[in-house]
Amino acid sequence: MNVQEPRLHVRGESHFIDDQPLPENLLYGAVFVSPTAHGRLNGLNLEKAEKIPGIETIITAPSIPGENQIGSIFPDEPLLADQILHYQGQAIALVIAQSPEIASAGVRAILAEIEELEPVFDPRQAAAKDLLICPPRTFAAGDVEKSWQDCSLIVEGRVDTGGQEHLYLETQGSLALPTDNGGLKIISATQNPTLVQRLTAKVTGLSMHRIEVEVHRLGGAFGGKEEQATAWAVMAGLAAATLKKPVKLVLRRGEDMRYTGKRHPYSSDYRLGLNEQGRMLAYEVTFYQNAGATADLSPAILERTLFHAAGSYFIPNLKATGISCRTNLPPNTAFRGFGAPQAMFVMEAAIFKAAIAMGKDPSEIQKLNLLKSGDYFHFGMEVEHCQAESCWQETEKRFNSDKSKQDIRAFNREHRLVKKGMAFMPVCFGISFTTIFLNQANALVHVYTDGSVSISTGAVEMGQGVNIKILQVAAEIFSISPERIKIESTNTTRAANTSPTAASTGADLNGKATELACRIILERLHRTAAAEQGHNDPGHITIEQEQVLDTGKRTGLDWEKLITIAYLKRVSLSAQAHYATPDIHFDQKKEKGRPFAYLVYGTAIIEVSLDCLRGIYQVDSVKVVHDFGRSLNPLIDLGQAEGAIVQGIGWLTLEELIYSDQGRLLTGNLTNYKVPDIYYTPREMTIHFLKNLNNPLGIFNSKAVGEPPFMYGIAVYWALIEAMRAFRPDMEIPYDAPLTPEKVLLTLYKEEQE
Ligand code: LUZ
Ligand code: MOS
Repeated sequence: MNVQEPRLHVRGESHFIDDQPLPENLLYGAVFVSPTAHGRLNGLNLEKAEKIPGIETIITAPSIPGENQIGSIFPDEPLLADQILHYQGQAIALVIAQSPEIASAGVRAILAEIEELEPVFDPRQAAAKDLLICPPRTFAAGDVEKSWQDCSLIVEGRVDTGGQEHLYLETQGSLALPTDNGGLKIISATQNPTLVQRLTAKVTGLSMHRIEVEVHRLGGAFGGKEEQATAWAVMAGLAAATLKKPVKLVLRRGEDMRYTGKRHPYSSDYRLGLNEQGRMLAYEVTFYQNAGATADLSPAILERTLFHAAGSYFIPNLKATGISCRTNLPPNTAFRGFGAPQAMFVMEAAIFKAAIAMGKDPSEIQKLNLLKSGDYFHFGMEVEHCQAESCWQETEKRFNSDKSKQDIRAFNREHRLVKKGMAFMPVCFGISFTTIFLNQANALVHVYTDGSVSISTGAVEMGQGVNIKILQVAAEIFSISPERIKIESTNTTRAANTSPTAASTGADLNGKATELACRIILERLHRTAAAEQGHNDPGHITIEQEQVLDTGKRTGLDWEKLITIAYLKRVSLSAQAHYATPDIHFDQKKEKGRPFAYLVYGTAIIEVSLDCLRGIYQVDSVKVVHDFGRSLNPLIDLGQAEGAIVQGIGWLTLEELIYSDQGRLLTGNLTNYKVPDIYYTPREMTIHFLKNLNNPLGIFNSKAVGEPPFMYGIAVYWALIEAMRAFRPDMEIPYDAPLTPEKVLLTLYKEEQE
């Protein structure tokens, strides 16, 4: 197994933006941002700042040569604020100086004259004022209105989920170098090099071919660099183009936390109707998405919310409405799960409430309503190769969940101040960008004359192991040692018009493009070998473990010799290929279609222990049966699943974003924003790989793994609620994540309201 990336990481040898060798004459950028959540910028006094020795220039909106615009879905986001300030942390001026310290001093010396305007932070208030990012959308199936009368139980309520800081280890940053043709080379920590290229072109007025964007690897991203790495790269590029000198711009942790968007908080209303057995007949839900100040990716995220409104369940009558609400917070953005976790949490809340009303265990309702092959998703796609029930059953059986339930009941009878709880969480997650045109990728493969192989794709390595997976693909197709293969940096001059590495599709899309490009070269090599064998029948040639075989027999030719012959015969040893996911489509007028190449399924059980005196808790175990397809790399996939689950648990428990009533982030550093650490990780985590069928739309029959396991974390919330109810059966159940220890304590000891 080739372990290029991990080897570099554990030795501290891998290069991130901050490890780039520094060019001569390097200048540093710092950003002056809006101190107010909503205001009118009436004047900017730069005089004091400009007098500081070592300040090279200060760039503001009027000095932008091209368009002052970096919105990608909608053009509603200026790079530098011109008149209206929409959130605390919005960039107003870019200070370029000879050192980072001087740049920061320059930022501190800028004076802004601001007229305060009324801010809005609550999505429901924004909706009431008609402050919407885009018109609401509704996905519907069956007839919800007519179905209520058939229900024996109807529950309804409001559900809230909080935001989440990405907390990638490497903060946002970029290094821009002017080139001798009047262009730029931008080294950026982005999931989306083509977007950086396109928007730098727009802002500087240069054409895209003058801008080369290079990405080595990211120190984590989780969606936070799909869209929001762009601004900082464009700023560095703009300054470098203006001054004709290299410029570096890296955010400090506190700046990153305050200036950039996060997972969207949602506030939702639902109504769920069931029959006597607990079968869900009708579900109506409205999602108020807190988009923050600009569109960013919010409409796409809301769309995925609507796709996943029913979670892993079949509900024949469903109506889901999504409202993207414009508020005066930093623009919220992509984050692992991309709107689906918010939808699934509401569904689980509704099931939980119904279960209590019916005196049932929630898992009974969950299990009864699982999707089956032959069902239809509410957006019109047929459910095929469904693994929802097989994962659930395997989870019950393998982890003996009935016994766990009994053990927990026994424990709770015997203990007064410590209580345990458990909950199930089934996941069904659609794989493909829901924006259909993004489902394409390309790869460029070179074989050098010594037999070594170089591969460039649009995939960005961010710790998820996409480079190793692509390398495995090439090693398998050529049947050569992985040591011969190198995955190159991601660069817009080698892979053009790329989609972001996102939506869990990086390995599928770029792996498939790599497979196609390798097959083009392999075909040429087969023909070369056939000619060499004197029969011109390439169909008889195979390469196995670097040996060239003819009708299964050794030829004396090996990989290196064959490459040399091909070169001398003037056969091309390079190929480029393009892959586009077949047979996916969606009609936004009808809100129906087949948006996903396939779905990923699984079931988790989470068990917790709660200290009812202190409100603190621990996760005792996470047990999962997950459908990885035929995993390309089980170790990497396991790491993805474990990391995602812990991140999901963090979202629902510890991680709480608190803002002042003026919209200032009060949890803007790591002493007051708490993420799971090693002591908080589950005591036991067992992830079983479901034995699986072929998945031809995944690379080598594997399944995408980046996002789906995140949502197993949702079980932690209901496990905690179960433990709390064991302590205080009459408590008022909060449907409001995160369930911090503080909230647990306040809920357990809340006085009766008379
Ligand atoms: N990004 C995107 C995503 O642009 N479209 C998507 O559907 C998506 N899904 C998950 C994560 N990122
Ligand atoms: Mo994304 S949330 O960058 O897959």
